[in-house]
Amino acid sequence: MTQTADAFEVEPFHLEFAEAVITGLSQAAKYIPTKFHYDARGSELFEDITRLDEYYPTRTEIGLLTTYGPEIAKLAGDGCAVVEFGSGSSRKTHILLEQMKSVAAYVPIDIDNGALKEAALRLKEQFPEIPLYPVHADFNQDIDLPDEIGDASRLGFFPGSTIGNFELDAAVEFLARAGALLGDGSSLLIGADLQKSLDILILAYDDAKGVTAKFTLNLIHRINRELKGNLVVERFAHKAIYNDEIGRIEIYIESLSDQTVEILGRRFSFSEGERVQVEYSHKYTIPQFRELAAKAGWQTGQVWTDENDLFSLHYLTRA
Ligand code: AVJ
Repeated sequence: MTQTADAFEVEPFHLEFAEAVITGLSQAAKYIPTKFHYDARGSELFEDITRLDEYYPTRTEIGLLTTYGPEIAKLAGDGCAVVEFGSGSSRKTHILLEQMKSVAAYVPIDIDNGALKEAALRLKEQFPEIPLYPVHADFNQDIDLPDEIGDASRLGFFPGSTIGNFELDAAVEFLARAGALLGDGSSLLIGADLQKSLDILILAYDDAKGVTAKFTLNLIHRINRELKGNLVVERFAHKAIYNDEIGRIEIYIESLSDQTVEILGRRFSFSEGERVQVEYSHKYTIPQFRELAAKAGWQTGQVWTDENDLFSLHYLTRA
């Protein structure tokens, strides 16, 4: 894409979003890439999701980190640099860092600078002795690690089953890129949500209080705010379905009527019931996830799961 900020008359900061929305809504099958959920409001709403009764992944993974933290710390060894992809509030990192005796550095990477700054403040307070090097970046793009971490061995941390947002090829690509970034001799502690019964899954992505719906529809507010959109949020709905064949939750914004909207002076039409794909959340069995990791050049080793087999935490290594 070679359009300039000028061509859209949009702030340079909003250009990437502008290009993505205009491209995505111009397709026969409309879509908006998931990462654009995470502006300040979206990051806040995602934090609210993690506290819902229906949303089991966060508390289950926190349980795993708490129970198996000492084992993880032993595997990682002393003196490693922890690099987290999509750190958000860094709530889980606190649990991990508490269990590790000496950490050379913590490098949180996040697309939302506000979340990054807030998390850094809390971390500094709780772990004043750990050097902190926040990186404000999109982990889908090429990143450089701060020079300051030197040659400390690296432990990547990618919790939350955020890997589930990627389609299979993109997940392998991400894991391979993370491997290249972290380097030989590194490890990766990564959360992967497990396949499970439909009712649990659907409720987790369509909660009674409608917080997940707000998270999805925040994209509409963001389009209106940043891209001079005139969408009426009440004319759209959050829709979560489970694709049994692929084993993933699919989230859409569904148009509730035939309608035409304007975004950056361009018109986009929706028919009643038409869907804009905004998120995938892939669910894996343990063997499926191991296969994926192996394809990306990681050796699979330890895996921890909870007693209800809701969530898995994998420890991968790279020779
Ligand atoms: C942050 C990608 C792990 O897929 O469960 C939660 C995002 N979206 N509810 C997930 C999400 C709607 C979440 N991840």
